[in-house]
Amino acid sequence: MVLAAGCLSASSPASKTSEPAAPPTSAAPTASGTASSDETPAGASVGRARIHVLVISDGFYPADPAFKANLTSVPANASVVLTYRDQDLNPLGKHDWTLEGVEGAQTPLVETGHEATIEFVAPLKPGEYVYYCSVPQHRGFGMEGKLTVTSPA
Ligand SMILES: [Cu+2]
Repeated sequence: MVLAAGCLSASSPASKTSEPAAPPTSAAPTASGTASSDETPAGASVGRARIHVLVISDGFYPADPAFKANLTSVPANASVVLTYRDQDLNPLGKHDWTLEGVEGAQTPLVETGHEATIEFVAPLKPGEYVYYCSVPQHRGFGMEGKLTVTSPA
């Protein structure tokens, strides 16, 4: 598991919009022996796609809370920069965004009218993952959704 811990501090997303977006040219599964996998922490992140996701919750908690996302799927192992924006019409609405079972994929609590940005590495295993608000009872009121992790292209 190459899950990148850290990056949990909601550091403001540096406005670096100059991504080379180089396609992963060396994606071939080279089974060339047992090269020491210890010395490629940098190389591992070079070819990694970087995906920006915006999730908002609006409506009025608890009557009608709902997550809405501009993206519903991300590639496996992508670096996901996720912004969660709390637009709850209930001024007391405090929520977070938590991706079940994925290390580091949880925002801090966000008050109405605010947002938080986190970065995490998408799971290696494609499939459907569930996200939700981890505040007690909120998930039961409908604050959950699905994020699909797709096979790397
Ligand atoms: Cu909530």
